[in-house]
Amino acid sequence: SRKEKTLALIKPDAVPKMGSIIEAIIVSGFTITKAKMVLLSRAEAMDFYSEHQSKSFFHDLITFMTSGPIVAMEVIGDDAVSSWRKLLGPTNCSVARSESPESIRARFGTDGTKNAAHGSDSITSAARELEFFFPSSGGRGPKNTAKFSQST
Ligand code: YYY
Ligand code: MG
Repeated sequence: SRKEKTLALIKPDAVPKMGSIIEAIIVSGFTITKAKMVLLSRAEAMDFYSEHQSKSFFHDLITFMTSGPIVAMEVIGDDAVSSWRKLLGPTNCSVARSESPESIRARFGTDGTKNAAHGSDSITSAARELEFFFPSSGGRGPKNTAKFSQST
C-alpha cells in the first residue's frame, strides 16, 4: 500500500451530519490535512463536475451541489483514493444500504443525487480536485462561505 491524498467533500445534504462523517473518516484511519467550508457558484460546480456535463442528471447535480455549503477536505491515508471510495460506498444510497450498510452513503445519504459525500475516482482526479479546492498558487479557489452567509 502507499500513502495517497484524495479529495473528500461533504455535500449539502450531509453538512448537518458533518460531525459523524468526520468521526467515521478518522476512526477509519485517515488523516484530514486540510478542510474548509465553501458555497460553490454554479460556474464552479459545473467546472468541478465537467466530466458529467453531457449527462441527463447534470442540471440536477449542479442545482444540488450549489444548494448550500459543502465541506472540502484533503484526506491522506494508505491507498486513500480507493480506500475513501470504499468507505463512501456505492453512488446510489439505496444500493449502498443493501450492498454496503456501514458505508458513509448508506448511513448519511438520501438517494442517487443527495448522496452525502464525494471522493476522487483516481490519483489524477484527486490531484485536479485538490488543486480546485486548495490551489497551490495563484487563485484562491472557491470563496469561503462566511462571505455569503447571513450578516448578523
Ligand atoms: O463518483 P460518484 O460520485 O460515485 O458518481 P459519478 O458517477 O461520478 O456521479 C457524480 C455524482 O452525480 C454522483 O455522486 C451523484 C450524481 N448522479 C446523479 O445524480 N444521478 C446519476 N444517475 C448518477 C450520478
Ligand atoms: Mg465520480
